[in-house]
Amino acid sequence: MSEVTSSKIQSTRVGMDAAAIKQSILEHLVHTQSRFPDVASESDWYNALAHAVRDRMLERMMVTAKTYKANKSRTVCYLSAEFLPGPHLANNILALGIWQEVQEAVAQLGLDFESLLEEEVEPGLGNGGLGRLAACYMDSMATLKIPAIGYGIRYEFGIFRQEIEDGWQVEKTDKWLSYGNPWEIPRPRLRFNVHFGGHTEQFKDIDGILRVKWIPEWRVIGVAHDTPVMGYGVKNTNLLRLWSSEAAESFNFQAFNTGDYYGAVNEKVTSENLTKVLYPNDEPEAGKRLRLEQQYFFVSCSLQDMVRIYLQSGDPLDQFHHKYTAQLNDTHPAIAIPELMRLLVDRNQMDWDTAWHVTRNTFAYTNHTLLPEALEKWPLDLFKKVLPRHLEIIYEINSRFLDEARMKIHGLNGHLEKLSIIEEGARPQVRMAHLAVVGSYKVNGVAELHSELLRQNVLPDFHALWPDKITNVTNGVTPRRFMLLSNQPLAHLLRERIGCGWVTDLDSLHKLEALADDPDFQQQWQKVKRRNKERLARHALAATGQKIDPDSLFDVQVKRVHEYKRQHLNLLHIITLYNRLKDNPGLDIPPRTFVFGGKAAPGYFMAKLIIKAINSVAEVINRDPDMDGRLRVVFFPNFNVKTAHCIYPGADVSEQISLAGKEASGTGNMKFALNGALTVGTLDGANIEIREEVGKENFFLFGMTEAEVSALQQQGYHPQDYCQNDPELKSALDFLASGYFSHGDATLFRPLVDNLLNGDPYKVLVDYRSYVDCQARISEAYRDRQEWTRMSILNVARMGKFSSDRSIQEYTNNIWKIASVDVF
Ligand code: 9GP
Repeated sequence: MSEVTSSKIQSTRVGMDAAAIKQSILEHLVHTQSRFPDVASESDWYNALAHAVRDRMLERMMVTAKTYKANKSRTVCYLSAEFLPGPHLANNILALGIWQEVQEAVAQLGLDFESLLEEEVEPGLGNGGLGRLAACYMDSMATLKIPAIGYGIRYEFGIFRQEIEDGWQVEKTDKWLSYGNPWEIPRPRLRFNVHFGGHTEQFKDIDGILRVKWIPEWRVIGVAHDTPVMGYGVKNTNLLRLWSSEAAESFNFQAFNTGDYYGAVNEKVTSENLTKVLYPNDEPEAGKRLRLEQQYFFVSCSLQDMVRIYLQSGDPLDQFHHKYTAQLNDTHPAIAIPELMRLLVDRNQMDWDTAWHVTRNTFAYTNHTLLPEALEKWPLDLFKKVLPRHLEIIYEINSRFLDEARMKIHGLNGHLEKLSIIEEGARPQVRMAHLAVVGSYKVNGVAELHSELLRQNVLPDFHALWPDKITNVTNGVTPRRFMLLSNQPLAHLLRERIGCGWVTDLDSLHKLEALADDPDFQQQWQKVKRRNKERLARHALAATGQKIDPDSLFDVQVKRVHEYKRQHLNLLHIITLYNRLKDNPGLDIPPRTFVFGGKAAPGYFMAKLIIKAINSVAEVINRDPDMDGRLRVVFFPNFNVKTAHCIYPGADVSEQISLAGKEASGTGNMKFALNGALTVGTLDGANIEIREEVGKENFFLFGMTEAEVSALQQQGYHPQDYCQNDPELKSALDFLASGYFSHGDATLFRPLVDNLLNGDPYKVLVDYRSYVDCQARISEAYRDRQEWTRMSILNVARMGKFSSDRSIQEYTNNIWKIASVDVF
């Protein structure tokens, strides 16, 4: 019977040829969308196509789950408060290997494939690099056949939609679920209680053992929503399981009957608020009670789910860590450590030592930041109100850990304070990074320099205690989305010349080296870049109304807007170029278009002022007839994965100009270089490794090293000296402050200029000269198109290291010790 059923499914729902796909689309149009072709909107067709594609994935997802279950496969649980997957449809079609077939089916239906793809609203469930990295890793784990579940939060509203009004960023609610989400499978019966507040009581169990009971004050319910994540060219289809919150009692009849209509739905509103919105903070800690509740909520659901799955195997819980390894993506899910202890000790009556052994061998922690303000800390009083039992568990973990440390660092009591999970002071706090380090079997940074700075500066006492614990896994990005999908002209050329092996073995891009000097290949390379620049220009026109010239050099900085990333350094260079061209109209420099994109945290005044400054400078430059054909500046609104698809391939120059020692890794730097842009960058984060790989002659380096930054900080930094000693810098700052770019308003950019002159925490003024001179070298280099193209080809050829497949392979071999599983 089941044979018959499955072969029937095979023929009607999962056929891979164009005819079967067309049939599926039509069936879904009728049976899922309830529309007939004559009246169907683009959105109906998109949904029908998405469901047709999804059918073909679900079958694989079930076979995968069955195989993993039968094999009792060790599984990675990737716990992350953010996932930024980007649009699913095109990526899934590629992974299934049915691009041509879908195109054909869609064409037969008289539809336009590109506009159907455009219909998709992407899930913006992350802020930037951290969430996007999680999505790249999900892609690579599936492709490398690693059993994995991504666990996170199904925010009802994702990262805000950025609009630019009068040059200012305006935040609009991201209602990504308004038109439904064909990619997720709701699991209303997969639900867990999550408790908060209240107090604890001690009691003796029937064996006379002293135990603790948590009497919580309120609870919400977490409901699972699954999104399949397919590996490229393999059957393995893993799972992204996101939790949304529901009220335990969504309607209070008692209240309703007494006329209290608001009271009747109060609990529903409060409970659902928990997963309402993603905190739009990239680096700084949000410091909000709701955020702590969100973190605990998703972590608790995820661990309860892991225990549920585990117990199905019949194995004893003290072997849990053999089945699972859980990766903590930053400190956001670090509360998982005391939660697993609670589940094991309080719920399953395991003794503390065994539970601690299991816990400490389950978790590994990735640190993604060096900024002290981004290392999460929670005030003890707040923590106690929200999670009283967890605080007790943390105290116990801390006390036992400090005993262990005391013995190891015999006599050095001062160190204990630095190691402690609890920070004493006027308002004591829980240090989540310390909790994560103590409760994990491995800790990793995300680029060589970052991991070294973690060992030396951020966690030196832990490093002294456990010299083997802190390791490095340099970030990577998926070549499927960021080359094959988003740069189809390049993928085409590569297929013709070196085949398609690079899609899953990025190192094979090395084959391009032999072609770097070939004039014919160079010409084709230039054509590819030109097409991508034309596409970018079309998008820029649609998004900003600005016309940009694909013949000019496209100099691009897209990323979150933050002072440490120094978009204002870029801006000072633009003003300098402008001044030079105004003073000397005959100056011969290649025409340039500066492209910016990125969101600022809504509460981050200086970052928002930087956006306003970019737009104000753009307005003046773009209006000035003297700059026509010479200089253009555009700010691309609402930078997200979708817009990224057309921005990276169109760039000639990639701006990676953070102050050395501040950017943990960066991943945009990788995406640009993979698409043939040349980097202008500091020795920061993964820039260092990119430069090592592509060769220093193919990378535009400027600025201080991290050691020089530290030395300058030690000796005392006086930004005004730099301003006084550099007339071009002084003039650029004066112009910005004078009101020239702000319709005569000399107060608007004063805070930005004052901040640079009186403190300049990210040393913009120190690196200015070196940056501007480096930019002049770029202009010179761009004149020689042949040499430029050669450098561009070599950049791509040598970027193999930065595939997320390599990163995942390193996690697999060095941290998780997990084997791949074939799914047939
Ligand atoms: O700032 C880092 C960025 O450098 C890195 O590439 C990314 C992924 O590892 O994480 C970012 N960190 C955060 O967003 C918050 O810690």
